[in-house]
Amino acid sequence: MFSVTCIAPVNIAIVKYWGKRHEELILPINDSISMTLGTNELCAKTTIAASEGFQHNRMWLNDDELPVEEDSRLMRCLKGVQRLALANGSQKVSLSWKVHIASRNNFPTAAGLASSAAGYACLVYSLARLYGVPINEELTTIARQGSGSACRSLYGGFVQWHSGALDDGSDSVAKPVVSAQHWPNMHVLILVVNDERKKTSSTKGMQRSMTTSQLIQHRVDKIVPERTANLKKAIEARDFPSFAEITMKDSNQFHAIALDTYPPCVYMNDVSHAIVDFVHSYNETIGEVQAAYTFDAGPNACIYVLKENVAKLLAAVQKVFPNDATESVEYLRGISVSAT
Ligand code: 2P0
Repeated sequence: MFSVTCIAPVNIAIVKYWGKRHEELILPINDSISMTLGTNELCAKTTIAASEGFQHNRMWLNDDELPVEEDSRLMRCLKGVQRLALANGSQKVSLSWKVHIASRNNFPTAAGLASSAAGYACLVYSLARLYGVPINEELTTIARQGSGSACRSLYGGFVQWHSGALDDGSDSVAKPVVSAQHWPNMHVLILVVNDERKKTSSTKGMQRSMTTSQLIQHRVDKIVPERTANLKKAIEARDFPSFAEITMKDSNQFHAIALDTYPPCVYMNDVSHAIVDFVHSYNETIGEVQAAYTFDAGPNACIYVLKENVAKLLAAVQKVFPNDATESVEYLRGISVSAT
């Protein structure tokens, strides 16, 4: 029997991915950019064992066994990595052996905290280690087919997922923008508003946006190209105020499209909106932009803030929202691996 254990962190989108041009291959309609958190923080941890003696492929998520359907995203990832192993002639482990996969998140699953991103990145990375496949851009095309945002968690630091133009998806890859060391004092403060499973999954929500939102194509054509270019400039220059403005505007625009969807996808709640107000008045009161909120497909807030400003911001958050669970997440780097 062979086994590997790997850890992959979540990534928090700054320019959001929302909408697919191909459902099965998971090809997005627009580029997105995110920051991968440190490996000690919000992570998925996956162990994969392969053995001649296993009868079936099996999967456990947070200790519950899940059925492994032949046409599932999991099987697409398994077959994708096995195809790369064949092509590379790198078969440490026989491809005919069945695998047992056990994965666990150290944070709430499906509450809009990018659990599927960390989960599928970890799955694909672990499979690559198991079969001796190189960790490269091509591997991001496999992670993408588990969950779109997962391709960005294969790298640390700031990462861009290029939508690509080809029908087969071979150019829809994630690439690093800058490494984690480039902006080491960038932190994320996570305000957990609600850790329940979300009502409308991202996959369903974006399908509905694609067929009903009248704003979504305008975003793709007129907003995202300039926004991603400006965001990369702000990151390269470590220009926090410009970074913050783009981050908050893109979060707001994503939720505007979610609301423009019919029936609407309502991910933020009253507490989320109170956090938006709080961040704007906090920045106004101190006369400088020191905090930037972003919300994914859920009510929880991620607030980008530089390390030197974390304590002051956290004190203000705790004064205004005294009962909220808050967690300061240090921004470090990508994936750490232990192989046994
Ligand atoms: C993102 N989200 O860029 C955006 C922002 C949610 C809001 O990627 O269908 O779980 O598996 O590709 O990756 C959530 O979508 O959806 C997501 P699928 P995924 O992070």
